[in-house]
Amino acid sequence: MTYDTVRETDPAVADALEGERARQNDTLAMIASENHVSEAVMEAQSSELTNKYAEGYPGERYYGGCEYADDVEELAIERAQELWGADHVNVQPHSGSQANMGVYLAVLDPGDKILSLDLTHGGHLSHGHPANFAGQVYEVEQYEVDAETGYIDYEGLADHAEEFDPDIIVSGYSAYPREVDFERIQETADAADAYHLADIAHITGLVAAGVHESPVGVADFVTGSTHKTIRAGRGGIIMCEEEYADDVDAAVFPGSQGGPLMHNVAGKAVGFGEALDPEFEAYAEQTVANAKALGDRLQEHGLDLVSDGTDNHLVLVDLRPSHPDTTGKAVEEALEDAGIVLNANTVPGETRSAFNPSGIRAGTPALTTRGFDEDACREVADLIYDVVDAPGDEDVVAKVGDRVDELTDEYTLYE
Ligand code: DSN
Repeated sequence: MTYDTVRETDPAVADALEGERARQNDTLAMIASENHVSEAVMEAQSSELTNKYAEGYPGERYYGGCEYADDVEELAIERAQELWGADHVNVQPHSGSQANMGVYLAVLDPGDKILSLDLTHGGHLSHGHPANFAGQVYEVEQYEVDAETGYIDYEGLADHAEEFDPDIIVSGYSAYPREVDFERIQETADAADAYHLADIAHITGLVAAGVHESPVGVADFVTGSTHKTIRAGRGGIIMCEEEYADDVDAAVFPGSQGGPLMHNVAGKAVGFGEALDPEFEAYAEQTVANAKALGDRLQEHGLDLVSDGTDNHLVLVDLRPSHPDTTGKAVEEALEDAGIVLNANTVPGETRSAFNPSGIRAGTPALTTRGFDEDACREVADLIYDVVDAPGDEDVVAKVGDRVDELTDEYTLYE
């Protein structure tokens, strides 16, 4: 994809777009929530559908001229149903947060109670953080991971649910490296007579490929974003059983959104189609194998992984035991100077601020898209460790940067 036409009319924006493409080509994207979509998904997202209003749903729009909007939305829905085995799918949420808002709006009233995982333990803002609408509109209490093991404290959650009597329990996380036992959380939700929302934003692709247990058919509602492990471009999705379909659809439109972003819905359709290819299963398996290889090697270097490892696409490093004077932010910044882009992250039992926390989170979805295997990820772990161990050493950072340049030349991305 070129930006020649943009350049003719708007060189400043063309500079930024080309700069971003070069940045993605020339660095290793290890933010666990990021990935690289195909050229086909990008083409669909930049289509004329960006011009089209299509409020409503296929066959029931509030505007004329929606026949092709209907086509792409129907394709996105059918493919999502096939990928995740869901009865009902709404592909219109603009993001994972909007998808969560749609579910809350569908079944909760203001002041109702949400029980969700604490943000510093791996939860998400839209699960009820005080700075987010969910924390402002609803009464929220939060559960935690077990301080010793780093795994969800399922018993603690069950006790908390009995005491708090929530209207909805939220599972599914942003910085949790282990398989989630959705059935067990459903049992807790049943005992509390609460709804269960499983937010699989991070693991949509792993669930679709069958390399992570699926909450579809278990939890009442499953939400996700479509640009992480599933590589279908930016957006959100809601899945539920038929009995909730009308409430969910009404909560998305007109409840919380106006016109759907039909160009993004087209991207979702293309990306979901790609994920239905049998090759996608191999991609998802490799993503998990790569995260394990990355984590194992970081541990061999003496770094402490929350939960002592990973079952999915990410690792969470607690720097405090091995490098008590080094912060996640210092490591994030030094690594970025070397061309490895990941994020500083809070860790369970965080003792620093969210802006300068004690951990780093690293994911393998984007590296795997580039073709990295376990050996390559072990080498990336070595590079990360070198910088963790000496974030202020310019020679080390430069040397790591030189090797990153070689790796990005070898594992090419966008033309
Ligand atoms: N911001 C995303 C993440 O990095 O996990 C979640 O929405």
